[in-house]
Amino acid sequence: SPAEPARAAVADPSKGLLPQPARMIMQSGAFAVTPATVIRAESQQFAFSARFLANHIGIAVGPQPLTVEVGGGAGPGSILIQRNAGGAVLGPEGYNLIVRQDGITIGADTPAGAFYGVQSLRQLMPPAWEYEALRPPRRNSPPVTIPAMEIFDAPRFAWRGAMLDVARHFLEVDEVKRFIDLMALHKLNRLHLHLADDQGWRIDIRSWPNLASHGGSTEVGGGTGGFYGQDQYAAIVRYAAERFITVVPEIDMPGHTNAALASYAELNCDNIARPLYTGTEVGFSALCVDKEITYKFIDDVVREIAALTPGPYFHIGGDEVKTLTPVQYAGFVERVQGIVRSHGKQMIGWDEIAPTRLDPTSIVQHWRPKTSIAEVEAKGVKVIMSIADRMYLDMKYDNDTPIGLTWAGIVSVKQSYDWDPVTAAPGISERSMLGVEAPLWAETITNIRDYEFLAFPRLAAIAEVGWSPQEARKWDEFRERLGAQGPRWTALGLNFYRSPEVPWR
Ligand code: TNX
Repeated sequence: SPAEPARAAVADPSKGLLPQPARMIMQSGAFAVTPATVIRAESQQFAFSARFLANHIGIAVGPQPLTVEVGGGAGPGSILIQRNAGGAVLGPEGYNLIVRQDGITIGADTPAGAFYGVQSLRQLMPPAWEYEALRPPRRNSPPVTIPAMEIFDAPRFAWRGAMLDVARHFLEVDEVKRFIDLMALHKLNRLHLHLADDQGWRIDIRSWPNLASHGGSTEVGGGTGGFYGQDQYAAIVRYAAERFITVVPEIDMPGHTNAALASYAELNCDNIARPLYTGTEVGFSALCVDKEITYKFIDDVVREIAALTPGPYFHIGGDEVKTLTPVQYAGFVERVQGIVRSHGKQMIGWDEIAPTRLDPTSIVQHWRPKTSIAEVEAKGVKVIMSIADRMYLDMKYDNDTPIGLTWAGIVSVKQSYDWDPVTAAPGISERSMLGVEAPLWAETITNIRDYEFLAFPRLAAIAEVGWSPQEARKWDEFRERLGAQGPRWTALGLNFYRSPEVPWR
């Protein structure tokens, strides 16, 4: 009934946002979300974000979803998503979010910025709305209010990623989509898919059909594996793109290629197909780098995947090759770099490629904490930080973690949060650093529940490392804000690790 006092949406709105915005000012007063609230996109480019918000609220405040209008200006009591009207330049992903008693506006220069503004507003709404979208409100429930505030926000780094290793254990399309949803909530914008390794080839290549049908037929431990048809892969790419996430496909080569070597005898120097492999050793396999057919194969694979991938990147792996000489290895990487370029993509490789002759447009993904990659600065090459002792989501949280590995150490939540990427790679300047990406290798994890357990809360920590200004990041405050995400993550059904380092609510 109207006599009841309004209920604050979240316990402490100033702690509700994760990643922490660049600037946030709390004010007095509040906006009430009611069945009459209209969600308005100023123009078509913001319509996806307006609908996203309406779907999020669903029927949590009234018997009908809120009205969404595209075009037109602010009316009283509306939530308006518009082109940034203020003078400040928000950049390609920035936004401002202004909550006043008579309305909410989200301003952005781009659709991506508007989407991030909506994710912030979502984190100011009740955690239960994560599922109450599907349910009418309880009878007589008081109106929900969002306290007045102003947020001005833009990311520190352009690259804020996560990697899924679908090669060691396969994930179905719907599971990948769920992971994409969780990434979007935390303003992550790159999904790297590790699509081929010794234990499995996970994408249909029409010109080499055995790769998927045979090479994709198993996984670590001997399960049945799986692969994405080209339409399924395209659906993942589209779903991600709607949420402003760029998919980065990786075909690991010349090592980590047993699944391909098992599928086609001619890719082996001795012309004998290898048996399928379901163990977890690394470094034993390599394409036959001296055979022409190898480069025909790579050209076909890159062409087909590039055609399905609108993003500008193609990841060639390049890690842990123990059976080639340095000269053979460098010759291979340089030739493949040309193939990738010929299909209109920028090459990315793990940091073993650092000593090779790289184009300035190529990108090094730095994963070995004790290996210097300083030489790439002079080549004009950009760097993605994925150092294993801070960012590997497959490391155990502590000695009792039931799944995960330990080769790079124990990676507690604090260990994943409390550092600065710019001082972690000697010789690499901030200007050369594209950003951060947390890989989730899947030797020990078999289903989406395990993925969630290892990813959260550490992926949220990495999201903040990538987004928030360094001077705004304090571990003691982060713990509190992380704890405040507990009810939201619970409402989402997320199987996160309730680390004792965090005061969970
Ligand atoms: C190293 S990181 C690997 C992967 C493993 C991972 C396990 C990298 C480029 N190579 O093949 O899955 O360690 O943590």
